[in-house]
Amino acid sequence: MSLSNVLERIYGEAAKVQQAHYSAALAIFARTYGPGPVHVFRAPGRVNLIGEHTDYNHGFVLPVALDRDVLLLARPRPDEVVRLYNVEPAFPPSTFVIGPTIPPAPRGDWSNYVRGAAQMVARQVGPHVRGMDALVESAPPHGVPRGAGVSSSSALTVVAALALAHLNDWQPDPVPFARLCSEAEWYVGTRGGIMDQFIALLARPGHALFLDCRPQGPDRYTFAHVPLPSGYRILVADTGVRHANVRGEFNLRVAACRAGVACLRPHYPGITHLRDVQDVAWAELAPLLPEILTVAEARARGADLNDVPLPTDAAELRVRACCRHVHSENERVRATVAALETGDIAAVGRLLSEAHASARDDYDISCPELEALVEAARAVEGTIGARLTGAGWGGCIVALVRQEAVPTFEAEVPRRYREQTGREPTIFACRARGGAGFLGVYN
Ligand code: NG1
Repeated sequence: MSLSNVLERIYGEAAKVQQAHYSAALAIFARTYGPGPVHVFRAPGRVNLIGEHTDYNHGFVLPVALDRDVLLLARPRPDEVVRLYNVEPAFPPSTFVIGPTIPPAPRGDWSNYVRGAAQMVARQVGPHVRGMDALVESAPPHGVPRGAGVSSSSALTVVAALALAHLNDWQPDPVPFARLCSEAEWYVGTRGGIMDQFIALLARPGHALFLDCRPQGPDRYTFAHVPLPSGYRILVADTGVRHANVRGEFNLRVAACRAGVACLRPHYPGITHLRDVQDVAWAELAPLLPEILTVAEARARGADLNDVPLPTDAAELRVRACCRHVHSENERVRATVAALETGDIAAVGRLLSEAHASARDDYDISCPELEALVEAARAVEGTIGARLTGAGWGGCIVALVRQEAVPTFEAEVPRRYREQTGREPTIFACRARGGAGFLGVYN
């Protein structure tokens, strides 16, 4: 199939613009590595409609794939070398040899996402893994914004894993592959859940993905594609703010949830994640959870924190409030799916607002810029609901907006946000495209 036909299928009305984007990437590939056939792959970023900080608690999430992709263009090599080139000069070239134990580049180096993916593929396909000459392209305006809570890192991990699997004739099923990709991302030192890799691989156009992050058996997950309501658009707005210590704050929240599990275990033997008590009423759980524990106290209660990097033993964990967020958020995800199915859009809006308040007050992951942007979004007539999305502490908000109100939203929200913060937000509409894939071999 011609590239233009493939792009038509993926991007619909935006295919023409994307044709120019892909052609430019192919031209850079030829300049970098020489002329000849090139294998083309893509993986989308995502926005999470609702279900924040639930995935690593084995809870429920409802992400949507964006029409913003990480592209990876590759040519197989006869040896085990991977050469990486990024179109953005801020990300320097990198070269490594694939194998079951690949030494990492210095912390923070972008190539670590590809190294983690390559190491995972090597462990799966065995000796003599074929390497590649690869070009990565995720620059604005078509790429996945970085550090914004729309999962550019998972898109890079997934696209690299997909390319190396394909070039080594490995055709994994998407569900185990998503799980393997999420573990591959631990290579960079985070302990994220499976949401991002799952949506990147299993997204369906026009649908959100309801995912129960608790496996029902080895690589058996319950998930369902939920149609998005017609006549509405999902808009993403980026505060432009990036908190310096997201990882540290993130890990403290993970620790607070694990401390909660440790406190509940004597009363609910065998629980491993907060999700295991989801069907117990909050009023029964609350008195069993201390408001605050230090890291040292949480350890003394049996919390398993060995794989979570934490600042000091004296750091305080807001155990009860964090657990309350996770418990109420899981309920909201279920309720949102039900409301979407019955077309009760006003209920979806209410649930998004409640989710934002819970993320701000209980999980404590908001910041003044996120508040200003959510407020600006809600002030627009035709906004059904708006909330922070992703890890928090900056990054993006997501809003559900009546189709006809989109132009007003795009004009009014930046104005109000600018007035409040002096900053310029980036707004883009999400068109819910399909999951990652191999597009074909082109010149
Ligand atoms: P973002 O927002 O992309 O950094 C992180 C985690 C998700 C999830 C959300 C919060 C990673 C790679 N991603 O996403 O798994 O926990 O925060 O809902 O750690």
